Amino acid sequence: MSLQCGIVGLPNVGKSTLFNCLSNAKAQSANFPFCTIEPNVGVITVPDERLNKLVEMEHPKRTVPATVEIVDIAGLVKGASQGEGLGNKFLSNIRETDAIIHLLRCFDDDNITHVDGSIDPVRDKEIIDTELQLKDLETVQTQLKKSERQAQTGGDKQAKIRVALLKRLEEALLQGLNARSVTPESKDEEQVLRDLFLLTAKPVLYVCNVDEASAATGNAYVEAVRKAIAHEDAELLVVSAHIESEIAELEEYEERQLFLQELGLEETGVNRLIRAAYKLLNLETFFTAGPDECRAWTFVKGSKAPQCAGIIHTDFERGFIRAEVIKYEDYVHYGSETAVKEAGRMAVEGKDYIVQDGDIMHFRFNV
Ligand SMILES: Nc1nc2c(ncn2[C@@H]2O[C@H](COP(=O)(O)OP(=O)(O)O)[C@@H](O)[C@H]2O)c(=O)[nH]1
Ligand SMILES: [Mg+2]
Repeated sequence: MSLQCGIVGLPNVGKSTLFNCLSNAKAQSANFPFCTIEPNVGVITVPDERLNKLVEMEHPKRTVPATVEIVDIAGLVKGASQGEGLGNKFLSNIRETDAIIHLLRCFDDDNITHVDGSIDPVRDKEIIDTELQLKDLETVQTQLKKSERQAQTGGDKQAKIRVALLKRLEEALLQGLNARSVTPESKDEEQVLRDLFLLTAKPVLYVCNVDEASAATGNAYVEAVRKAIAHEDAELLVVSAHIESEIAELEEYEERQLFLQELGLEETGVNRLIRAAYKLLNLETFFTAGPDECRAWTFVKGSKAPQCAGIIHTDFERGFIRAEVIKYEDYVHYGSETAVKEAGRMAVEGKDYIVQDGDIMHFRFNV
């Protein structure tokens, strides 16, 4: 299971530069390869110190990190919802993503043209939001008409639920709010909302692309964005695509660390971005560890043991008997699975166990 994040933003804000840095993240560690599925789609591995540690302990034949797909979405400009720019192609691209990375230009550079003539990330954000909201409004109003008809004629209970939610969504969108500002009030509404695949209902991460000097501290543009999104339940990340592209060119790990230190940064923006994206997607990691393979598996937070077993193989879920669970800290502390067992620190869990981030799992099944 690889979930997808789409990078959106106006032209020339640095989307492709950032995408290429992510693709160059392979240069950062041989263990974290990147591959391009299509020119604008890449699979990037999630950096995880815990996996590195497990590999150190187990020396497995194979190491498989968790991954997230990143899509460079081009063509969003003012009027895009009416077919401007690359028209509606961006739309299907965004629909398919699970979360949005909204990149904002927060750097001055007279050599790089801004489509709207000046640097103003808050205005840029609103332009993008408006285009996406207009598309959503179209979807919502079409569905609303249909559902209203069904609710009237058949006394259809489901249709009534749809109408109630769709009306709230319409109202929010007409006010210039994103669909994610509307909270579903029941399981049914949640389902209706999911089935609509609204663009502005997807979780969003704002990324401010700043100049080199502002990478550690941010700048006035960033502060303006922070203020503008204060009422939204969204995270903001400061990254300098320019620096990231320079880092991506450095071959040696030590060189990169030194470069980061000089800039007052602890970690590359790429790494922070990948981790933030993973969190945005509501994802956590469990591990399997052994002499053949150490592997990080991605699961949606809150999943139970059988569902997690099913991520490895459908048979594991179908024939699930129990899960043997070792906490990562215990694994490291005792040094091996055997030692953990001897210390009585291995738990045996049933089908209702909610898997926790960092659990090292061994599933018992029978089919
Ligand atoms: N000065 C500066 N230029 C940048 C930065 N990020 C991107 N650019 C430049 O802006 C231009 C547009 O970048 P690109 O990534 O193609 O933007 P996209 O249209 O959003 O994909 C390119 O010439 C980049 O080199 C940055 O952080 N600082
Ligand atoms: Mg581009």
